[in-house]
Amino acid sequence: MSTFTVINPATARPIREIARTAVEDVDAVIARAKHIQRAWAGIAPVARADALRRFARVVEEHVEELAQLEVRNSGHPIESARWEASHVAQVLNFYAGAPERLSGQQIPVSGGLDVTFHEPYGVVGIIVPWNFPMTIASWGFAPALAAGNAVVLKPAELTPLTAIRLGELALEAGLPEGLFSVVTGSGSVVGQRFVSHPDVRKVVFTGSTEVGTDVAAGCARELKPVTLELGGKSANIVFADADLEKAAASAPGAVFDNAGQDCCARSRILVERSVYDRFLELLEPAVRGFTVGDPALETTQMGPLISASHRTTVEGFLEGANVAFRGSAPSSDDAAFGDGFWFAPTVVLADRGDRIAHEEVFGPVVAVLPFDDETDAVRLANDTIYGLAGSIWTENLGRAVRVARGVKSGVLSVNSHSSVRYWTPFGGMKASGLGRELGPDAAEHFTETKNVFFATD
Ligand code: TAP
Repeated sequence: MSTFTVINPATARPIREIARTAVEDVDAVIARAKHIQRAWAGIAPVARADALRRFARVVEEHVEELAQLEVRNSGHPIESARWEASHVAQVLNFYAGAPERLSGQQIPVSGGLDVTFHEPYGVVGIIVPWNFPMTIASWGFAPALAAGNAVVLKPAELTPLTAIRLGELALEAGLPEGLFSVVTGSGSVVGQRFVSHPDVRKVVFTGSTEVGTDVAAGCARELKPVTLELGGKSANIVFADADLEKAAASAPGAVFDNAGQDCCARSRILVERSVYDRFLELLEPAVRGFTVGDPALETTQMGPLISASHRTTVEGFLEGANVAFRGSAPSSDDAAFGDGFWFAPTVVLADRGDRIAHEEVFGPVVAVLPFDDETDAVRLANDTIYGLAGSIWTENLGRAVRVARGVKSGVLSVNSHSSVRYWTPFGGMKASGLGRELGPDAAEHFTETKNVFFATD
């Protein structure tokens, strides 16, 4: 049997060997999921809701264990990892409210009665990346299960441990075996099988725009719906009338959280020219004070990058770049962490045509660019293929509204960097994705509408 090694990115030391699932075994998991799904969709809505609440409770009881696993496998700071594990339980609890609320419509017709039903797709395939392994998985599996589907979940090979544990916890919570299966292996084998298998009736993909485009093309060939959550190059727009101290103090967290490996990272800071120098003066101490180090410590704000090859990619973005200042990171002399994939937070002064002003780095590197006025700010913010998130800092309400409507992104915040709340919709425009996750309508997105006419004459 083929296996792969899971590595601790903070130390570069191996943690565990994991099996690569062969295609025929993926097919067997899908066949079992198809079988069990019919029974799951047939039980009373309240019973599905109760089962998801039990799953949520078991996850709550294992928050610390899941968080510690994520610290080791992903290098996430422990406080972030605890938030992520608790978030999974909250997402499950929220969508446990969905089965009894998936109401159809009664539409007036002559000669009868017309009603609609929200029918589950059947088996849903969920492919997740390595940057937020548990949370992103739950955004797919919780509403999909609530709507009466079975789920097959493929974690990234770099970070499968929390997904595997969530699969075990589902069984401990009493979910039927085969209803929620975690299938380990590579994207090109397991992920592609979700795309090509005729019994996987919907695919949810989170990852790079390049692979997502390929997954969407494969799903189109099978006429299967796909939700895509892809890359980003989000702008943090700071106007001269903003609370500059607050904007500068919060900017490092908005891009360096999870070492910048965040699709919502505000990786471009656009600053109105009249306050550009002042903003940089305020930003420098905030960046130098960002605590990078042992992810097991509660005081740590940023851990390592996920892998050696990813660090090489991130380093490539600094070639020829105008680096203004950097924070710190454990050095190669550090016995405990010297081999880990560390990279210090970095601030680059960029010009509009620079590669770093347009391409996603997915690391702790932020590009700062000046703008002239409101029109220029919106134009610059939209000068990328992506459209996922963004922040607008201004004390002028009218401007906040105009700019929020003008920036082509799916998730914006004013005088804040908040992007993810499980009860509000999340997703990208342009090359950042298709469809929306989370929010009040997500369970419905895992159903097809059926219309039935009953003749009364
Ligand atoms: P990808 O290389 O695209 O991988 C994402 C997932 O797809 C992994 O599970 C991967 O499996 C799998 N995969 C790879 N090739 C595949 C194929 N041909 N068919 C089906 N599945 C395949 O991205 P990544 O490097 O993991 O993640 C970084 C990217 O994800 C960034 O661009 C980031 O912006 C984006 N991202 C977006 C969001 C949202 S919410 N919009 C959230 C997180 C990340 P293996 O790696 O195991 O082979």
